[in-house]
Amino acid sequence: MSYWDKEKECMSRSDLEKLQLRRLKETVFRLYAFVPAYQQKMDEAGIKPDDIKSLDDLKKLPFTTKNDLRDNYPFGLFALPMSEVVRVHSSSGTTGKPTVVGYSKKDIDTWAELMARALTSAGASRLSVIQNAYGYGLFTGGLGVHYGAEKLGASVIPTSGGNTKRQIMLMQDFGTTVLTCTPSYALLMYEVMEEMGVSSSDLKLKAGIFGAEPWSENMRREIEKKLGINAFDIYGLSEIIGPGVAIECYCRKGLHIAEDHFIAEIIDPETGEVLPEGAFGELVITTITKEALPIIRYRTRDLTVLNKNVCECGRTHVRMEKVLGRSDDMVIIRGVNVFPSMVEHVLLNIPGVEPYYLLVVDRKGNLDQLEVQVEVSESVFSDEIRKLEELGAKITKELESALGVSVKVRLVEPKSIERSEGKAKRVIDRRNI
Ligand code: DLL
Repeated sequence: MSYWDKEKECMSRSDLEKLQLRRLKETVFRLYAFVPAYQQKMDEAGIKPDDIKSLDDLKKLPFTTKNDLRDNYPFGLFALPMSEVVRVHSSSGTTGKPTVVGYSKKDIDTWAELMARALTSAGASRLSVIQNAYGYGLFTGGLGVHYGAEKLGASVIPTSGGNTKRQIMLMQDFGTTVLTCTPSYALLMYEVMEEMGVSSSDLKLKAGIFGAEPWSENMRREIEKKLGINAFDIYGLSEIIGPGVAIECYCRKGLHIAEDHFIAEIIDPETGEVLPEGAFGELVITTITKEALPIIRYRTRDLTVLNKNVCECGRTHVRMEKVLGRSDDMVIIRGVNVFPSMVEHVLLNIPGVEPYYLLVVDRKGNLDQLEVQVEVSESVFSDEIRKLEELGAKITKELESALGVSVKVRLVEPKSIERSEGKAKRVIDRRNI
């Protein structure tokens, strides 16, 4: 069984659209019939399932937001009775009640297949030894990757996150060839490897499949250099299914969204208007094969660009650019939008800077202030004050010219910024406190 599924992944656009329309209609009918909250939303929007006659009609349907899931907490948006739900997960939200998502037996199979496809797209095979250091539990990362890797027939090492020294020992002893975790955890692994005196040449690692948080191209280069691997970006979110919604292929020119299961749109996050292909905006996703929790036009809050050109790899599925960031993580400093990934990209071009940073936003009087805390390398830190000052001035200049806003740079000691075994926290906003 091959998970390089050319029939589905290289389908012509017209066949793909026919398939999407058929599946969309089924999904909308089921939601209207079985989920009172959706019926109400559609009635309010003045639209009936029969009104969906073309893919273009999708835009008539109302959006779904995280609030809809919260308002119907925990299982109110499920389209199947709990007797048909075999698994629940929840999103990694830190405040309030989590958003809860459910899966039927078939949903779990679909997800495993999508993940097997995603791992294949990043070059993994049944010969791979996959160390899965995404957290197992309510978070979708661990079990999502796990089921896909097993379906692929690879050997899975389910380490989950944490216990980094043991991760490295196992990586050496078990001959791990593929590492799956967040990009920030991959960096921490390297740091611990250094402490343990383990170099990338002591490992068999060939590839990393990293996601669950935004990471810049320069971060990719940094990780690839440090671990001596190829790093692939994987995207997903629990509300839609989990990891495996989109993945890079070997061309690494965007992440293919599995369009036989999802329909992607880009909207203007302010007005909700659908934007043309190539425009930068908020990604909106509709599931068209999910059974337990079908979702129409979910506002992901993730900002990106779509490209429908056929990829060099042969896949026809639309590609999304690396996510620049979540609109929730965007800080607006005196009217200028700043994303942590933009700061990261600039910092990692500067020698002497370590890939650890934090944006601290505060308000002095009526003025917003952005402080960027930047970790410097051991050698730089022990240098003369004058050199540190020069480095600080250089970082300030480059950040200010890239972001278009004034920035206060604070150089901090090596290893003083908190490390992450999962999703890194990049922003502290003190303005609301
Ligand atoms: O993070 C699912 C996942 C697990 C994806 C493992 C990839 C790997 P949630 O916890 O629901 O699900 O968080 C979803 O994380 O809306 C994005 O803001 C962010 N995110 C996920 N993947 C990427 C990525 C999982 N590759 C939220 N680049 C999403 C940027 C990402 N952001």
